[in-house]
Amino acid sequence: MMKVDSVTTRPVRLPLEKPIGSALGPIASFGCILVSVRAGGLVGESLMFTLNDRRTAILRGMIDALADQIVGHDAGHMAGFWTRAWRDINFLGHKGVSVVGISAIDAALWDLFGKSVGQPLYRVLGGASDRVPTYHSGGLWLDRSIPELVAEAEGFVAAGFRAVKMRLGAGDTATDIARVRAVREAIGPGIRLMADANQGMDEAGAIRLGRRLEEFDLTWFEEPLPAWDLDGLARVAAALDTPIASGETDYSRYAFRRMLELRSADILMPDLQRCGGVTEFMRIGHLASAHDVPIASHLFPEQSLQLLGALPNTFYLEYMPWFSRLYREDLAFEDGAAIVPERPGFGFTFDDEYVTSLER
Ligand code: SMN
Ligand code: MG
Repeated sequence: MMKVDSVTTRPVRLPLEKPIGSALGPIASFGCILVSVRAGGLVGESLMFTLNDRRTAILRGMIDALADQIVGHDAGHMAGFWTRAWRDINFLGHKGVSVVGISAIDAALWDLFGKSVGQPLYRVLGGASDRVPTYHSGGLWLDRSIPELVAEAEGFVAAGFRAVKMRLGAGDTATDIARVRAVREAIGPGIRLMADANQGMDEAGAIRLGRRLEEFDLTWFEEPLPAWDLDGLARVAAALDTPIASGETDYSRYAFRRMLELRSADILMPDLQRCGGVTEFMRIGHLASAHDVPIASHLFPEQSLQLLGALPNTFYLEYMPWFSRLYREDLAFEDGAAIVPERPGFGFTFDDEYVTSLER
């Protein structure tokens, strides 16, 4: 039995070369917390972040404060940690920062476990495939002009991607439609196109826009409504032929169970930092599979890739290059799919030299 010796956190500020516009507001940087869990001479790593480095100290404080739920305990009892920590956060709440704290430690424990058995997590978790279809999400932002959208989309396709995601909420409906039309015409009918409204619409507006977007054959229409309106989202999903994708802003299997019961979304998108870590991501994935609902990951491609490689109902990996520079290893792609690394754990380790240069 390997006992956890320590949980440590390192804050890092990661600037974006070029600020981006989204319906969540402008994004110019990230405040990252790098988590290391140590046991038996091994280190497990995970990463959590905030947009624009706002209130990152609260995230870090939550992770540090949950360390007492694992230090001195069996490093291989991830579900044991999860249950203890879930009980411990009851008074603070089962959504938000408290769940991010659980996610951070849970993910680092899984990485450590993979390293301790010398296996990549997708094999530890059951192994479905070593290739995961991937869409490029690192562009097509709201602040881009139509010519810029077209150039970016063509660049992603030229780089080998067969699916790309753009953002909605550029202003009025006509503008959104013109932007989708321009991207669809640029990439042609054979490339998949996703569109993300980042919760910026109301129910009537989402149905109206969704109907007018049906002709562009979107693979999905993502987060049209505020994340708390699961009933409204179910009505949008029922009204449209285009599949609805949602879930990046929700916490734990209980929230995803509700989405499945209401049929709020056709595709579920758990986010490794919000959903509750690897333990909960896999529970959500299997729960969705019992409803024949597919899973697409949200952010964290280096880590989510291993989990999607283990699920039978995987749909797409979101490729977002934001944090890739923090790792020594690079993601590899082939025929529009990410190759699941055979390296142990997540298969990605922090590049200490680069990380130290960003420390604050
Ligand atoms: C997104 C996530 C995080 C910041 C901005 C936009 C977006 C996505 O919702 O799905 O990538
Ligand atoms: Mg999104």
